[in-house]
Amino acid sequence: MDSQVPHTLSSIMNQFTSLALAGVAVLGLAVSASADSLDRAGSLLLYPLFDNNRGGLYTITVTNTNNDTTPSAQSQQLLNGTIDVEFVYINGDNCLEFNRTRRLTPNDTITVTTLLDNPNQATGYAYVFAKSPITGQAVNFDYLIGDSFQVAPFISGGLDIPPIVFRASSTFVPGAATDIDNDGVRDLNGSEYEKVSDKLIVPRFFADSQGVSEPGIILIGLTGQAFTTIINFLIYNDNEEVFSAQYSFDCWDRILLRNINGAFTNTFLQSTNHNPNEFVLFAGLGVPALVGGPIILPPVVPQLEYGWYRMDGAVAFSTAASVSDPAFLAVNVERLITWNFDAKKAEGFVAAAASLPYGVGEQANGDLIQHGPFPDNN
Ligand SMILES: [Ca+2]
Ligand SMILES: [Ca+2]
Ligand SMILES: [Ca+2]
Ligand SMILES: [Ca+2]
Repeated sequence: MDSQVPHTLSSIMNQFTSLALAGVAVLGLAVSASADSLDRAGSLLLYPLFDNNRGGLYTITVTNTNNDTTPSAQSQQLLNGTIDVEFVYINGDNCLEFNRTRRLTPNDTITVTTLLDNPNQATGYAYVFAKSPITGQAVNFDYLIGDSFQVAPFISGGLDIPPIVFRASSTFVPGAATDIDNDGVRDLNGSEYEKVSDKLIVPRFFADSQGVSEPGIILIGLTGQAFTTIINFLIYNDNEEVFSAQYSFDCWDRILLRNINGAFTNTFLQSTNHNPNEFVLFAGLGVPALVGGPIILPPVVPQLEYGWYRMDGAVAFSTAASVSDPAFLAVNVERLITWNFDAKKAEGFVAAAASLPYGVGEQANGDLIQHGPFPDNN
């Protein structure tokens, strides 16, 4: 079941992203606090993105860190550390799902190419949860770790996004069935799996500037398949000035920050009461008027503003119901375009990096996945 993934460049990105995992891990693990804020293995992994569109490769990895090779007392065909994992892909366009179950023996790992694993969905997100190989029920099995990785022609160095990890409730003994209300939904309510953060915070965005910087975000709604979620944003410049914005999306969206609000753009931030001595400067960056053309363009180096932002759910609604302070997840994605001014042409290279936000507080109304027009009530 082993697969090879290019990892030289992704490991660099991993160091970057693991720093930002801190908030998510700390929040979910208030009971079992550990020495540092690195994430821990869990029973449910949510991968915020798969992308079969862009002429590259998108992979999702799940590794079973349980090393118990004792034969199972319940089935002679199984080892104690063997687990089934169900992959649930959610189509970002229409929110429909596609499922596959795989078996991982102790210390086994699987990396799937999403284009081959799920060729009928273009983009969206996926989650993977542990199931008993005997009963098929979702179970407490806090041994799963994972990663996802994208290489594509428009990304220099690839894009690594770690999954958001949910442990099973600490009330369960190992192997216990987690779907205690038997609704077929993975409840992120503290009783089945860990809760999600109440508010999400992104520590930095580089301002949007055409041809140089295109910051974006991936948003995942956790109220239900039929719900639209509205998120409130508070956007800070580099001088404590704050601006508000709102954005609505369905089950999943990947969007450039400039399309959420103009406060994310360099032009706007330069017009605010920002600190004029604080900006970032990329050596060799320029804003060519003609991309790929025959004219050599002098590098014009912009002073790029930056800021940070907070997010909280405002309301989610379907045709039949509404939910205040809805649960959601997000990933910060930065894209920077570096320009190579060689002999004959200006050539752009896109570098991308992703990081999970920090979390504050917790809330119990996230669900994977509630179907129909009404929210889950527990
Ligand atoms: Ca449930
Ligand atoms: Ca629920
Ligand atoms: Ca909230
Ligand atoms: Ca500034």
